Amino acid sequence: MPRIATSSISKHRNFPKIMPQKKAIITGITGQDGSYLSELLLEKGYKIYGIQRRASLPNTYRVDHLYDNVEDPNFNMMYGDLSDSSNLVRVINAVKPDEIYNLAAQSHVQISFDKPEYTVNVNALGPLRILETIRNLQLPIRYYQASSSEMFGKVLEIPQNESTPFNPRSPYGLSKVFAFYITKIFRDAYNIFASNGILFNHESPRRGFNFVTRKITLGLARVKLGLIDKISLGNLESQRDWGHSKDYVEAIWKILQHHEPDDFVVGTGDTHSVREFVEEAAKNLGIEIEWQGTGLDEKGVDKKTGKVLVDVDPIFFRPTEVAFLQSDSKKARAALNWEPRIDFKELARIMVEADLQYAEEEARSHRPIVTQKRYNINGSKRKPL
Ligand code: NAP
Ligand code: G4F
Repeated sequence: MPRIATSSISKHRNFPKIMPQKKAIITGITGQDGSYLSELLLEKGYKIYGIQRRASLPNTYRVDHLYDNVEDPNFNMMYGDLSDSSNLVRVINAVKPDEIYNLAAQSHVQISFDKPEYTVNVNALGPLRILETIRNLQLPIRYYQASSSEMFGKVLEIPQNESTPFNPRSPYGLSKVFAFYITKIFRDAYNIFASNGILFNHESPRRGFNFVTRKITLGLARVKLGLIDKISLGNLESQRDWGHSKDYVEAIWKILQHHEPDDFVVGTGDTHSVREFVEEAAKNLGIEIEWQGTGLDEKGVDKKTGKVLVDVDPIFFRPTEVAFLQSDSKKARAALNWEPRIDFKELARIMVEADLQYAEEEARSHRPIVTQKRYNINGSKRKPL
């Protein structure tokens, strides 16, 4: 299993003596945001219960550093799955949490085109299953729904805020629109404290390897060390409002501490293209990228050596694309007193630094720590995303 980039978290999980200890369920605890949110809640003195889905190989490497020993009363893991109502009822009833952070999802947009029904089952019906359980148990549970800027899709307004209409462009985006509205409907209909965080793209050294930023930072680190020759990407024009996951989980927590349930856009407001992210990541490796050619023939070339380090492969194009996202998070900044600390340049620097260490370890051990073989998917010559 790959090594996890850990932050300097406090081992002192003492909570203020006069306050009753809060209990939180985190679905998606083994994911990027789940792991950072776990660190935050443990520091705040919570007792947390992570929902881990069954996998044939261990899938807990992002939170293993938090798990001191089986006796740790504040860090608990339970098996569960968002597609399994009876399990969710049992877990929620057993824990009776103060808060539920629903972060679990099939979160890859391109894969949602390959697995639309599964994506909708987990991302749309999953939240409904949890909300129905809260409703039926009649417990005062605060519910957080991980909504997404992908819901804005082909944007109808720039920048996007809480009143911008949704216009999704993928099964993933549409599944998240359902989850957004069912959260709002349960809030209005049954007086449940249910809130949406509409989060724009956020990354980190714990990002999944098939999202574009991580693919670029790990890929270019491998190129730098001579482990591979180049990386292949899809749409270089695409623009995203990228922040750091660690900043965003703070917003997530604040959303559930707000005096009333509500919906909040969370982002940096600063938008860059995939091409710019490549340039910034390369700069951190001492490489200056020069772009040559256009369209499918576009190449990112090392200005010093003339070597092609980046090319375009249409396999990574999506059937329908979200071209541009830019947040207007004024509401969250004012009401939650939240703002991001890590900007675009710093994000790229942090990710490159961590992935250079990965690549160095790979070079030392002569084998990739993260293996994503070029399996044929769906019988086609698809490469890893
Ligand atoms: P991630 O790294 O892909 O993590 C997803 C988590 O969901 C993983 O723990 C995964 O388990 C779990 N999961 C998947 N299917 C499940 C199922 N059927 N039952 C139970 N758990 C399941 O995603 P992330 O980047 O942390 O994002 C967290 C949430 O925020 C997701 O809902 C995502 O859609 C949403 N979001 C993310 C961003 C972003 O830019 N990161 C922006 C807006 C919204 P395994 O570890 O076993 O795969
Ligand atoms: O990194 P991405 O795969 O993220 P995407 O599609 O924006 O989705 C992420 O952010 C959403 C928030 O808006 C989340 F809700 C969602 O769960 C996920 O975390 O792709 C970013 C852009 C896309 O336009 C894509 O077409 O990068 C483009 N891209 C170009 N080449 C690529 C590649 N994306 C991937 N994954 N791989 C490529 O080779």
